[in-house]
Amino acid sequence: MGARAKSWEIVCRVVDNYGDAGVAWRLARQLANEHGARTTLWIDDPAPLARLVPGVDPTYGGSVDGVEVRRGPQESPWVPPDVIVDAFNVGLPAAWIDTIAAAPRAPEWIVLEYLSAEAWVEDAHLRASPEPRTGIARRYWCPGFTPRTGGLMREPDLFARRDAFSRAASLAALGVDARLGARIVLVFCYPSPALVDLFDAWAEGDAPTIALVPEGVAADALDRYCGGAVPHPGAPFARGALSVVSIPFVPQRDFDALLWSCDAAIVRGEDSFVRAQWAALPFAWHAYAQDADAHLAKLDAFCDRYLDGAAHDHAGAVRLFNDALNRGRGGALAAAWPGFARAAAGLASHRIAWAERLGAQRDLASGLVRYVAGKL
Ligand code: TRH
Repeated sequence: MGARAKSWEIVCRVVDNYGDAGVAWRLARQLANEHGARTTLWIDDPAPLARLVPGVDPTYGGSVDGVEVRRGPQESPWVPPDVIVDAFNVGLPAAWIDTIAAAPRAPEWIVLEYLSAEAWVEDAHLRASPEPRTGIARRYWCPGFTPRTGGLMREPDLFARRDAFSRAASLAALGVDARLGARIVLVFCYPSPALVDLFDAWAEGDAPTIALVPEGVAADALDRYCGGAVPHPGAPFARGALSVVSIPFVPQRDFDALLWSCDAAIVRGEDSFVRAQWAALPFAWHAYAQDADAHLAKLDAFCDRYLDGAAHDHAGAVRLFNDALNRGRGGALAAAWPGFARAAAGLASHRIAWAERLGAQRDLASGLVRYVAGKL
């Protein structure tokens, strides 16, 4: 293996929500703290990151957790680092590309792609993609679920922390009284009218259920379900067997503990979706909607891998629930819930095995560091 890269810069543009900032931050933190890299995260809007990471200034960023967060990319002057990571293929400013072209040695230029379980990812991973104007070398890094992809982000102590976790203390800190033994479900999804039917099903069900809804999430559905009396932190809304508890957004470093405190979750996007898998929690995935329903193919590809080897009826139930969630079909979502709940109980060891199997693969940050070291 070659030399270790000393300086890394990640460039991130916030398209929407939290995932762009959340993924870029997770990688930046790992590079700085686990791999000793001097790491700068350029982000066009630090405000969403400031919600995830205490200490980040929403306007200018700042130096936090070993990472230099800067609003940008600022055009110049700019000295190229050893490695530049273009998060989600947003491109670099023309002036930076000119600087790289004129440099005696170009940085390793990595284009970090979106996560997908689809088969093409293995072919796309590490494919060359020269910058069109200058021909400077760039390479795709494609996160994924198999050893021939770029892997998934996972911190080395994650499973140990998960297994040593005390759920009661965490719920108490969130102001949730778990003594009644209610089933606790995190609801972190995209806006969807179908949720109202699911809330109704929970309210009319036999099992007491607490839905933890991060502030600002599913606001329209909550408004409809609660008839305008939308819960806010400290003021839950209860009807039938369901209590809807609004919880404050937690820092990203506490997000795992939030998942570990739950019996099931609806997660979304990319980062929360991966964390639910590390948590070995029963979950449904609300995929980020794409043109021509491309996200439904992503969901299918994921279900194929994730449910491989699971008992047939449980696998079918998990698929049905995910499908209804992603197609926004409220009646089907409510109808699929009992099967999903049964599968949640039946697939406990399957989920642990899935997390273990993925966890045995090299994590994304380590893979990237190792790949780059081999090139220097
Ligand atoms: O927020 P997301 O939907 O993010 C995205 C973006 O929409 C993006 O444009 C798209 O490309 C991508 O999805 C696929 O979902 P995600 O990826 O789960 O990111 C949410 C982040 O917020 C994640 O890092 C966990 C974090 N989080 C907290 O830190 N605290 C909280 O309380 C909650 C609810 C989430």
